[in-house]
Amino acid sequence: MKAREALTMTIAAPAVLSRQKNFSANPVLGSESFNARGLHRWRVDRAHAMSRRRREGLAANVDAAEREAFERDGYVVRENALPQPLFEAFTAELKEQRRKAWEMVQGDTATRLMPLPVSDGSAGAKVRAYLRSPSFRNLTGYVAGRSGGYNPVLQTVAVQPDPSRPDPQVTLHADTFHPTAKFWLFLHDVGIEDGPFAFVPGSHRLTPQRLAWEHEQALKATGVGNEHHAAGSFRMTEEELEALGYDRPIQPLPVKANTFLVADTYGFHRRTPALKPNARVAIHGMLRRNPFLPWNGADPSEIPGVDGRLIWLLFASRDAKARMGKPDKYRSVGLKLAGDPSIG
Ligand SMILES: O=C(O)CCC(=O)C(=O)O
Ligand SMILES: [Fe+2]
Repeated sequence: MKAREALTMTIAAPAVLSRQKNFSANPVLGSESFNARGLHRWRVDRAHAMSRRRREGLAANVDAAEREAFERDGYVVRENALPQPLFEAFTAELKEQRRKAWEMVQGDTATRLMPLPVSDGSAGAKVRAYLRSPSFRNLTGYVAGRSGGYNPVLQTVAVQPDPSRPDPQVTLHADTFHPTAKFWLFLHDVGIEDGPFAFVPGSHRLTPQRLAWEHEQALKATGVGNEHHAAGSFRMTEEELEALGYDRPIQPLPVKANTFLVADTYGFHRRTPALKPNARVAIHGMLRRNPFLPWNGADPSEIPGVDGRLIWLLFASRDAKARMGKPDKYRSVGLKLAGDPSIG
């Protein structure tokens, strides 16, 4: 190995024990020879073993029926999640208030994010706090395999259907190589035609066949010509599921308004394609931390004063990049209503 190459690899090496998943962005994670010797397989196996241990530490604080549902399916559905008066106050606020919004366009779909206020007494701030209260926090931490802070934001999935430009999120996939949580609190009924979240029940479990499959995928991660695959979010087909030991079909999850759904998106999932112009509005959050560290909680993003403001900083830096001619995948679209189905 030449000196320069050795230096590059040394700088890239700490990623092995982090949550980084991108094969093409890191020469160690993407190294064919390391992966042939089992680097990716080791990371998957280790991260899942650590998550199992941390979940044991969190189990006592999670409702037994929800824990059972999670172990069986890989997701939990909680209906009537917000107290009715708060739900009504918040949805009324949303109908009138235009908010600062950023959109990421993928195919015929835009994912629009609108951060919620932290402490201005609005229904939005109250909802944000409610979704971080112990019963949501404990459940989300358990599903993620590691508890910690998260920042619920308004998320609209705006679709203007065009079969020639498919949304990559409608392809079955796993988000990353280790347990991780995403949640949605849906603010209106989501029928099948509105493009509900869909999950392969049981596919959050690391079967021996899945581990072998992970190893094979890592060997060809950067070679299959799919940028999402190369970025460490492996794509999957329905036909292959059974060979990995997953014997239940993809389950679309239509929901009633005010339903909280949290899933371990290591399990295979997708967004069902919407069949008409549509705006699917939810409060969305994710919890994804370093899977190799043994402890729960103790999350620096939760330091008071930092908490809740990081996202505004993140979007400000994206705007600054855009002004310098280097647009990020999320673009400012000014003030918008959450329920607006238009893109841009
Ligand atoms: O919006 C959805 O229903 C799922 C999209 C997805 O795959 C994700 O957010 O990881
Ligand atoms: Fe996903």
